[in-house]
Amino acid sequence: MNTTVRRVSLPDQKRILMISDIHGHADGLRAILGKARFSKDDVLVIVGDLIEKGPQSLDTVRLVMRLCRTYTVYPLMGNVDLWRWEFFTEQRGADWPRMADYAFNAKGWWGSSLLHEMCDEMGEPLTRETKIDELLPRVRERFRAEIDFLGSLPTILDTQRMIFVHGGIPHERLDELEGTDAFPLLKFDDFYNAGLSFPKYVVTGHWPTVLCSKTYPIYEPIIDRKRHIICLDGACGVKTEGQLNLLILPDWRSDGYSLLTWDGLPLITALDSQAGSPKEEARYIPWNDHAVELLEKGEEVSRVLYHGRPMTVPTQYIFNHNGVLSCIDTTDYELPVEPGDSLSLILKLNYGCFVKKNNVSGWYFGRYKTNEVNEP
Ligand SMILES: [Mn+2]
Repeated sequence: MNTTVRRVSLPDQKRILMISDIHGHADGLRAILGKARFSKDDVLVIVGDLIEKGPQSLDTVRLVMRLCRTYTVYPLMGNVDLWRWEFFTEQRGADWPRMADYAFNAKGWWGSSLLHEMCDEMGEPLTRETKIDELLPRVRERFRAEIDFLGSLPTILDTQRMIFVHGGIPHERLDELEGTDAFPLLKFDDFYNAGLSFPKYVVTGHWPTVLCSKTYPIYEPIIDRKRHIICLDGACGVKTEGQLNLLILPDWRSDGYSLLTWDGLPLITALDSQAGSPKEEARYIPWNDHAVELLEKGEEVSRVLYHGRPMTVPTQYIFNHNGVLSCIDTTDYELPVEPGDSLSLILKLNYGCFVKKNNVSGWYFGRYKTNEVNEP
């Protein structure tokens, strides 16, 4: 698919809400828009990747389609949206076995896939025996509106002060990018660390901001006011502890902003205080640099060596990655906690609780009580 640019002039004195990488979390999108009191007076920009890696891909597509009919919404294409659209419309030679593998892996990891949801709705649940090439014409017929909607999503949204694109752009000359292959702009990995800077703000998703954490893991958006780059992806769906980030500007000219988040994790209330460890001395193991050496294996937690540093990690987070012992998405950071603090619970062990507070994950070793009613 070729790069398309949608050019719009954002209205004055309206809030600009931006979000990315919803990844099949329709309930999360509903919850966060509800928290924001999203209305017809606002503008919402959705910076790609509506589907997969979550339980409600079909519902998410339909929700966004409905929002577009009622509100001022600018949805953009993500690499996953494009990949799926290409599959359904048989672009570049659709690879059915690969698609089926993806769908079954997704079902295992995230409980669902877009294809599973479509097949369920058709009353023909997807199995390993399903002949996908025979099924596909019926899927295409039945879900024509949803598939066409995915295919209609533009690559880039250009506005007065901000350019929105799922992955990133190599430069700001959009008329040169228009008509070129969209895929490199949708799957521009680690755009933030590509060393680029821009006259307008470039607002992206795709690459979880937590992967840019140097010491302790932060899930909130990155806002770089020197290089004019904003990264929104809170790793919703990709990580258990991931979250949706909804960044809100009071007006498109505004430098100030507010942030709303949603992670769907259960909440606990801390009963003890914990000083916390120094942030700059903490270490985070991201998925893209995760080789460890095992020092001592325990039932619940193990000691590993990560880049020469001994760390205590949950044993269940250790796995074999193509023959390399690896550990993923953990940290030795200890959060500062006060009694009464509300914490998102990621993993509960006798050793301690791996939790998230204020968009940062880390350990809490104190006592807590489980909330009876979680935040919607
Ligand atoms: Mn993506």
